[in-house]
Amino acid sequence: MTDPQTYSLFLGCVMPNRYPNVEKSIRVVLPALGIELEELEGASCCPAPGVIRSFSERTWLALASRNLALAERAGHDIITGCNGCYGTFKEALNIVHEKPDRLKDVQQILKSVGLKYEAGVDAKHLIEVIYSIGIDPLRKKITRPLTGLKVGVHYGCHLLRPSKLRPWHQIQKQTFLDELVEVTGAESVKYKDKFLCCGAGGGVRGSNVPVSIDIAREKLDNMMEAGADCIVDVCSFCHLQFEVCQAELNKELGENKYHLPVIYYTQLLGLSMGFEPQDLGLHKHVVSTQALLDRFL
Ligand code: 9S8
Ligand code: 9S8
Ligand code: COM
Repeated sequence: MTDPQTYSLFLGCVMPNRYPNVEKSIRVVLPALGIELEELEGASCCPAPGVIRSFSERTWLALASRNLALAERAGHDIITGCNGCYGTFKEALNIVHEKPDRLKDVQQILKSVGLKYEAGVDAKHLIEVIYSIGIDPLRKKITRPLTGLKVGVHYGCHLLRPSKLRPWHQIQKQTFLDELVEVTGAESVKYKDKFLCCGAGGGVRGSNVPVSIDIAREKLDNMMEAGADCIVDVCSFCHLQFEVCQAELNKELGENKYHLPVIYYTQLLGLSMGFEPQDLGLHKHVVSTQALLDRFL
């Protein structure tokens, strides 16, 4: 039995190492919504679905199951703020649920490190958990409405696809993140190719930087054309991509053309709930958030 209010927090690699400011916002905002977090002691890389799985699917499944087994031992479902980690856990669970021989194989591997595993926990994206609170109850928490803020919402790939292994079609159309952005008082702007990849995932950032930057540039141009004041994302790796690429593009161009602040969802929500920017790590961004904050503080 898992406790529905308390989750094992799975941070993944990128957030604690590169964006502890985003991690801070998660640790501040989720408990304020009644979502309790417990550390997942001994967790490793999820491992990344678009990278490690391409080299050895069996290793990927065993390591993913090991993290899930740790949560199972703690008695909680996993909650994560990274689309890639979310994808790994959802897909790893699906494999062992559908194929008893794969579960057996994994159980044997995990037994050799002293772990029991029944594949009895679930993994949730923190956006899924926040959305399940309901838009109206969330609206009651907003004390600093971000009226007039135009947001380019970026869902990212692994949050939504493969759709048959994701819960969204059961609970809503693919507008849940726009609704969650708009409950803060901000506006989600319509922009071209909104569901395009950020260009980082699937090993693209690691293996072909020019292509990766080019995809990000296209998304940034489309958001800017639609009048966005900032980006809102829900994935550590997308976050890295948009923060890093804007500096890279500006360097290449020799001018400061790209300066869209990259805001993680819990930072946006926290700001609208009245938290101080420092408590949400909003003062630690690569692309400065100062001009944006000045509008609302
Ligand atoms: S872990 Fe290691 S590389 Fe990463 S951040 Fe999200 S996907 Fe899972
Ligand atoms: S989009 Fe395409 S593969 Fe991904 S989820 Fe996060 S990184 Fe950006
Ligand atoms: C992206 C994860 S969030 S991966 O690079 O596709 O594994």
